[in-house]
Amino acid sequence: MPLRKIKTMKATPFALICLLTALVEFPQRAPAGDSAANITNQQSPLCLWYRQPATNWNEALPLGNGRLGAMIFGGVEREHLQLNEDTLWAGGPYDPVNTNAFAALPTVRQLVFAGKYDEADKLIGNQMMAVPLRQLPYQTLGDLFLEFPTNGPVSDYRRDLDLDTAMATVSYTVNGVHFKREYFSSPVDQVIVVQLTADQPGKISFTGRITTPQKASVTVEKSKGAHAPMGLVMSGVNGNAQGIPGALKFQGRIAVMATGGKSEAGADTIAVANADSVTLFFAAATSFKNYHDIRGNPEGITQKQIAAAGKKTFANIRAAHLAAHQKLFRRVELNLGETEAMKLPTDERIQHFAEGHDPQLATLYFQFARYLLISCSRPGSQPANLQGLWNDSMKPPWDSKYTININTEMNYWPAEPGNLPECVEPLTQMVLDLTQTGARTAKVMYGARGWVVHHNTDLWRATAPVDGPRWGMWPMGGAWLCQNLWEHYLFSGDKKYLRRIYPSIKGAAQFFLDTLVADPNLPGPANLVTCPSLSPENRHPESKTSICAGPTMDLEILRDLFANCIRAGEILGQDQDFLRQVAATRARLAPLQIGHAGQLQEWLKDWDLEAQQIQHRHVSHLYGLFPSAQIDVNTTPELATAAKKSLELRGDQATGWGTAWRINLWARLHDGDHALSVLQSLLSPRCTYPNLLDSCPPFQIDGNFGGAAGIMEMLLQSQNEEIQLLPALPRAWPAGHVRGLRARGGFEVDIAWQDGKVTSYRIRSKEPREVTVRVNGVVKKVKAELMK
Ligand code: FUC
Repeated sequence: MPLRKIKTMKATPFALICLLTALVEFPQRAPAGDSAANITNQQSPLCLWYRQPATNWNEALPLGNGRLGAMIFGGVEREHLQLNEDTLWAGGPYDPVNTNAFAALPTVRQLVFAGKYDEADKLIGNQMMAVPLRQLPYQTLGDLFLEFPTNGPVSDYRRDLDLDTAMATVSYTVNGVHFKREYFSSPVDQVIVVQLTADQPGKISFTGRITTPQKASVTVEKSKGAHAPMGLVMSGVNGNAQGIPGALKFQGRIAVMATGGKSEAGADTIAVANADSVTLFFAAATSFKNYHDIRGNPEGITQKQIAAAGKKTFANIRAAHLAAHQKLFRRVELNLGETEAMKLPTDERIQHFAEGHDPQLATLYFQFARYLLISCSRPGSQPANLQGLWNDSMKPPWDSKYTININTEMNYWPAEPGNLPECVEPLTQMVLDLTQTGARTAKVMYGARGWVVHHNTDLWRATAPVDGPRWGMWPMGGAWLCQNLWEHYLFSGDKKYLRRIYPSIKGAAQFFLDTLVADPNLPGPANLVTCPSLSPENRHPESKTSICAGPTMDLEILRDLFANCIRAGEILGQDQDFLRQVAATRARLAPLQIGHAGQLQEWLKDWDLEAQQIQHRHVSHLYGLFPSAQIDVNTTPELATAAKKSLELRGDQATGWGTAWRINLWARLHDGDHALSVLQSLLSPRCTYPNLLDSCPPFQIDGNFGGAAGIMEMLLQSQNEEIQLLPALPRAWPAGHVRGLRARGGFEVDIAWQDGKVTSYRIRSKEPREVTVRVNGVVKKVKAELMK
């Protein structure tokens, strides 16, 4: 199969843009005709594909419509779909605020400022932590199994996930019959659809059953009438956790429609024999309406969804699914070059990416992250949790919650530049909820106005500090989340949205106006710090804990929060007096400091080189360089040099998400080769499972999202009022093109390049605008084209 190569062209201005775009466009479908179907990739370059079924979850392929998820294993004799519904968490509404906290706060602060960190840790542990100490887990819904009688050797096996169609396919031949199974999770019809076909009539037979580790029972729904579907209904209640009783009802419902053959119901199974084709729908819902209302009707919801889907044809449901997916997915196209390595199955490519011969795997990885975000975070769904949407356990790692000292924020890094702003809506909604639950925590724990969240939250929007002081006693989670929302505004310029989120930003700022304290150890007027706090999860040398005052990350987040609050208030023409107070407080924040090794200090004290883990996975103090832009190679070169030193000291090896963060940081330092070497470490078996999902380890989805953001940072940056084209292009990607990335200010950008230099670009905006562009080392003002 010949692969199209990017043509070499001389750089010519705008006139050739369209022509160039046409030339470098790669085909959606490679030409058919390669007979070795089981050896090379015949389909879209945006396919994950395998020669064998998944032998474990980390090989299975994820589908999702934002809310309803499935992992497809693709076994020939036993198909397995592991299922999730995004509101099926343990427990029910609860309030974990510790009413002793406020009384303990002054003593805790005194202990911290006196350097008695371990004593402070102990007192926090006894008086200030959430009750219960841990939050509640996200859990699996269950498993659908389809057992196929298979009498004979299997050939031509292929299992794939096409990112462009958001469909998984399994196909194989047994005894001369070619079988095909197609799967998708429809965001339109709110059902998971499975279609089973064969190239000969009467060949489809299977038995289906559904199981769950939840408290549930399964019943059979017999068909009423010759053509009505037959089905299974799983009804249950969620479990207790941490002493909080399970309060959710849930239901999963499967409908089976066979053409030809015979369908029969067992006690809790359904069997189809000798059908020509079969369509299955799976619907699921819980009684969760929002974090304080659980009076939903899962039975009514699922019955309605199945009935509505049953009235449509498979072709119609599929077409609507494709249109909804492609409307988002096709906005961005990326080509970093294509090589023979593309012909290999995905698991083999991951093994070899670091060797440098497979740039298209970086494209696939990038588009996979966009696919994942579309699949696990849509308006109306819950936000992407630590595992996105996909979790097969009742006790998942870190409860598969929302860890907001990096992980949840990272999940949304690719949303704005990757042209998926709609996917941010669940995060916005969560922050609006937290503004409410966090107001009680602010008042009771701190005697403060506004709202606060610590380092984790869950479905129930819990906001008090959890797990233990050295992880949980960090009051910055809400403030950081506000930065994500602010970025959503920056990328879109949508004032209606700004009006919606301004109360959250203002409330977060109010909390800190009331709780920042003057550090008696700091000279001069710029001495306001958070206390108690910590630099996410890094222990410092003067204690066994991480508890401290005014870690650099907090000061950086606050600089952003206060600046955003002032700008938002000004744009909306609100709260002049309050904004003056915010500005005055911002001016009194303790400054960023450069330490004795030339590094950006992680703490107020120059502790970095003595810290127990100099190579710690978190790079919290580098928040200022990325995702923030207050440290910048162009505008604050000294601080950027110090940040670089810190990054070098930290080293490149970290958890999946820690590695992904480092890619973005190296890109912001304009070192594309270094960024690529870190991407190679991420996109290797060390941090990536065969199904291309990130390994923390174990599976955690943030690395996928952070990695994709890093790839974009290498190609386009737009912080500090300037659009930079190819700011960190690695030498290994000399030619390519990208279409449809977004830049701050409401711009869309296309770039084509050859020999490492931009050969053409387009910048579009909804309104006629001038914009500053840095291209091939030259800074200039250009007029944006009008967006269609
Ligand atoms: C933070 C990280 C861990 C893990 C957890 C979910 O606590 O330090 O590595 O990612 O979140």
